[in-house]
Order: sequence, then C-alpha cells, then structure tokens
Amino acid sequence: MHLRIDRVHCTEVSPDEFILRYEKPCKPVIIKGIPAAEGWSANKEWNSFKRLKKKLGRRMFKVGEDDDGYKVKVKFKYFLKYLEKNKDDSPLYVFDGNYDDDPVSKCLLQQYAVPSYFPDDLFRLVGEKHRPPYRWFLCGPARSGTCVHIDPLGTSAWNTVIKGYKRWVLFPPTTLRKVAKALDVQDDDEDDEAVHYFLDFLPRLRAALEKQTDPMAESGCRSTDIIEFTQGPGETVFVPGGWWHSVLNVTDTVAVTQNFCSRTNFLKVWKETRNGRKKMSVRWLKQLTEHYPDLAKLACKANAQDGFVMYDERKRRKEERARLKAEKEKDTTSESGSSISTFSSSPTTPAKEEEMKKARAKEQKRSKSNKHVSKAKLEKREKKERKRAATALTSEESASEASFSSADETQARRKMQKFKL
Ligand SMILES: O=C(O)CCC(=O)C(=O)O
Ligand SMILES: [Fe+2]
Repeated sequence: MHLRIDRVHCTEVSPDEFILRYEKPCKPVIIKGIPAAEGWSANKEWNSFKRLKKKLGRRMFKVGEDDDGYKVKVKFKYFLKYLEKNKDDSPLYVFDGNYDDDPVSKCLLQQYAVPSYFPDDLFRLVGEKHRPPYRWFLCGPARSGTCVHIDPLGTSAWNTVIKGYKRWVLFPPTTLRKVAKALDVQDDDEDDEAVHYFLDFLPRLRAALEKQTDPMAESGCRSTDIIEFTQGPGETVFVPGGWWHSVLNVTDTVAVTQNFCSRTNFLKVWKETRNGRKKMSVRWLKQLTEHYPDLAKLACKANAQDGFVMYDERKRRKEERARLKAEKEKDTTSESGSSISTFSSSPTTPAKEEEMKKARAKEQKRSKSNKHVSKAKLEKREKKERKRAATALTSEESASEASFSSADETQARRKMQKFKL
C-alpha cells in the first residue's frame, strides 16, 4: 500500500489555490492539462521523434558524465537511433540544461512556458550567468531514469511529460538519507541505477520498513508514507523542496523540468543557499534588497537568529593577506634559528596530507555519486568544462559525427558505439 497523490486538472485549481493547498504545506501533486491549456507547441513538436530529429538532429545533447565529471555529449540524431535500438538495462538519458545557449536548441524555449502555477523565480535576480542551473530538457528510452535524490538548494520543481510515461517514487523530507537511498537493503556490487531501484531495492525497502516496530523513529518514514505513481503525457508533477524522489522512464519519454525559488519556499532556499553558494548569496541578497525588500529582511532576520555571517570577499582577502604575512614572518625566524628547524618536518606536510586525504575522499564520493548529485555540482563542473573546452579541440571537428565532446573512455561511449555510422 502507498499514499495516493492528488491528481487535479488545471481548470479545477487556480494558482492561488495551488499555493494554499500544495505549495505552502509542501504536498506533492499532479496537475493535468497544463500544456494544452497554456498553448505549448511542445505538445506537437515533442510528440514525434521524427519532428524532433528534423529540428535538433545535428545538435549535441548531454547524455551523461565521464568518470571525471565532464559532460558527455552526442548528436541528437545518433541518440535517437540508440533510443530506438538499445537493449541496455540502464540506458543513456538526455538530461540537458544548456539548450538555451545555441540558436538551434533555443527553439525548445519557445515551445513551452513556465506554468502559471510557478510565476516566481527569485534566482533570476542573480543573472543568467551566475544563477544555479535550473532547467532541463529530458529525453530518455524506456528503463533510463534518475536515482534517488533531493533537488539542490532546497528548491522545488515541476516536471511535465509530453511524450511517454514516468514512474515516480517520493519520500517525505523526514526520511533518513540512508533509508531513501535504500543503502541497508542493497549489496556493494549492486548497481545504483533507477531501474534497479524500482525493481529490486524499493520492494526490499518497503518490506524492511514494514518489519520495523517504530519506522518513524528508526527511518523517519513509514512504508505507507511513500508515494508511488505513474505520470503520463500532459501531466505536471510538483515536487516540493526536501522530498526525496527517483524516476524511471517506463517508455521512451520527452519531458521538461525546472527548479525554482518562490516567495513560498524562499526561507528554506535562502538557508541552504547562504551555506552552499556563499559568494552568490551575497549578490542575491543585494538584489533582493533592491527588488524584494520584504524578502531581504526575512533573510537578514534568519541570519541574525542563526548567527550566520555572510561571506565577505574583502574581509576574506584581508584575512588571507594577514595569514600569509604571519607565515612569512614565521619562516624567516625559523630560518635564522637553530639547525633543528631544518630537520623538523615541514609545517605544511600534515596540512598537505590532510588536504590530499580530503581530495581523495571527495573524489571517491564523486565517483559514487548518482546522476542527480551532479546536478547540484553542475555549475562547478561546468566551469571546469568551459576552461577545458577553451584549450581542447572540439569534438565537433573530429571525423565521426557521433563523437563526444569530452571523455575518452566512458560508459556512454561504449553504449553508443554500436550506433555510430
Ligand atoms: O524525469 C526525471 O528523470 C526526474 C528529473 C528530476 O528529478 C530532476 O530533474 O530533479
Ligand atoms: Fe529531482
């Protein structure tokens, strides 16, 4: 048994009602009929792969990441071929957040509009270049999907399917991470992919929760609190911030998703952003003060209550200069001091070791991370990617049209090889 999710038609719920009934209480909902009611041409344009191929066939789309976190891209026409022919148990998935940056894929933006239920987009104030990634075009074969995750920075999301069917599972925010990720019911050698999650881990997890005498205390969630449903064409899922979720494409699908910060979830997003994006939140607060003084006040009040000190670049530089100066002075005194100092281990060694340890741990964590964790880290990697792109030859220039923009030995390359011309 699982919790039922409300399924309402957009003509039955006004945007104000939506806020009261779903957004404020952080309650997931499926809203039917938005693309038709709000005149999305995507309804027609994304419904046939033939049409999509005609428009976007030559454009490279992101289908994954290599082991170093670099984007793996492939021309859409080859991806469609793969989509049709592949038999992979966990296939590649177009999950592209940069379709607004070239004249060809930009057309996607004209083919849908942000639904009238989600008019606020407070990160817009930070500017397109600096804001966290927030919108994705999704196209995947049956069996592709997204592993369990919480959306980044406390943001909420909407996700509209145009073509095909997606199976969803949602866990309330009280759920422990290891429970939602089903860590205790899987072996180390089992693949952490959406398809396995739905087929194997989820039934085991439910059985384990049902055996617990006090699942709320032990896991933060009862089996009956888990929401499962299938989303079909024309349906929009609202995922409130903090809810764990995983998605499996049960057929070939085409969808679009956006994350947002609104007046309603502002405080939650603010608290996560001031920690997670220290520099950007300084810029954001400045803009909020100018355009939404009431929200800026709220943010400052929360900072004061929590004793949170905002990142200050000037202060940081001053402190850094003072630290370097102190270090230099220490070095000169030890050089002129006793000979023992020459033999004593360098004061930087333990720190370096510590740093390397941290870097290794980070690397390990990253290689284990699922697709969605990378969504949160996307900006960082994209920066790296841009730097790399500036120095490397573009794969567009290479002989094969189906070549990848990055990654030498990747799972994606292996998967796509069969379908190259
Ligand atoms: O449709 C999907 O694969 C899920 C996408 C998702 O959860 C997300 O973008 O945060
Ligand atoms: Fe998500």
